[in-house]
Amino acid sequence: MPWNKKSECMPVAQIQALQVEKLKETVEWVTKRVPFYKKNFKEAGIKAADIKGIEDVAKLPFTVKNDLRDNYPFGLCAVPLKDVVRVHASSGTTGKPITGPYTADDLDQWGECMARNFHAAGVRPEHVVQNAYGYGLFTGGLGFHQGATTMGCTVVPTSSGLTERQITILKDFGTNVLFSTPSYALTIAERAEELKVDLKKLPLSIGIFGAEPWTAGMRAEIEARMGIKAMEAYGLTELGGPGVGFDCEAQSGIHINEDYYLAEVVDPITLEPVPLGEKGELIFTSLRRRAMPMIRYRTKDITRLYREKCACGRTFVKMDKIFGRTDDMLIISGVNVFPSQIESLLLDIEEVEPQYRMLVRKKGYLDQLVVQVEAKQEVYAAGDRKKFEVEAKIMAHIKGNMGISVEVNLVEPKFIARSEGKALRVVDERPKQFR
Ligand code: DLL
Repeated sequence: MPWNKKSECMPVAQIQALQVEKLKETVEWVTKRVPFYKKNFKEAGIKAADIKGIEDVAKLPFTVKNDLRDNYPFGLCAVPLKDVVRVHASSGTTGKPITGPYTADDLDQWGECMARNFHAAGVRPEHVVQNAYGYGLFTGGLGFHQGATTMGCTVVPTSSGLTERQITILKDFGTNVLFSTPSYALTIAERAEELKVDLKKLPLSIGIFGAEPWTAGMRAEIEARMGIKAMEAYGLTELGGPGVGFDCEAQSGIHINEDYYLAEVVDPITLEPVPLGEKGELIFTSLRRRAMPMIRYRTKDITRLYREKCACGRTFVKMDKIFGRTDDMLIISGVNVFPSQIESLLLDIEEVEPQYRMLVRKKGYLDQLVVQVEAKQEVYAAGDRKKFEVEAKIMAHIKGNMGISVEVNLVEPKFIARSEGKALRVVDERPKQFR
């Protein structure tokens, strides 16, 4: 059911009562079936029957990415493989991949969570949707496919890449909705401009973007260049992929599918829960998944949770845009720096394109940040003097807002490799022992 008003607009007390019930069931389910959880719960001295209220979730031990790696590929699976109908995986940047198995019922749940996402974004069954997330082990392709099929849309499974073909299909099929990463949407918009295809004149009116951090400035840029509403999808392989959270027409925060996922925010150092409204590391517990439920999974994503009356009527808790990941945080001159902060400052500068990357280097004992950003064609053509002037302007803007000195290099248009999936924003050039 794409718009599940009964579930999505439940009074908060009722949602939490449901969460407690489902949390107990999940804890019981994994205690009986997964030795890793049985041992962890025993050591923590907690069992399903001890969970009486929503705050009791904090008594459960955390699960981290390494636990998934140590139990690769199916050690955390709570059902026999014969009951698993699909396995996705995420490679991450280092080490072994982590797996995401699904039962048939898990897949149905996924379809429902995604369909809610689409409905909230304005997608309707009569829409033609073009899915430019990568198909394969990545959860983006098949997850969006599943949801759009559940909803009854006309699905065009282009997968990512072959940008000119994406544009031809946008035109020829009269695509109404585009699914992709925000950075790939920008790549498509740019190529369309080069090909003199005005996306604003096409039936395309909605984009659903996620899988990587993107700022409000980037959203405005994509909306203006494509003539669409740019909506959000959030999720991660460990929790079953996209479908964990989504934004609605109010575009004022990401609603968490609270009847499927229990969200918490903790201080990433002390691991103590922080009050609603405060930033910290996002933690999720799945409440209904059966093949590989997750208990208090540490996402490493930094955001805050808050409850407010939403214009759309949904009562689900909201989270802010992901500010960054604890493992993407750089410390420059003693200041914590997230790539998203640099992105939003670059988007204030009219002489540059929203195409950038950050190089982290070692200068003596200090970390040094070099920001490479593409000049607009006419700025680049104006020569070195203009280049130095814009570089100085950006350096001053960053210094004035963040208090850090960075080196800014204005580079020629197209210098930075275009993204077809998750953009690579940070290149760490420090010797291994300093990372
Ligand atoms: O990226 C699932 C997904 C696919 C989400 C398509 C949305 C759309 P992973 O590859 O496991 O799964 O990466 C998960 O990506 O922990 C965040 O750091 C980041 N991420 C996902 N969605 C968003 C978002 C998919 N909307 C990791 N904003 C997460 C910011 C996001 N970061």
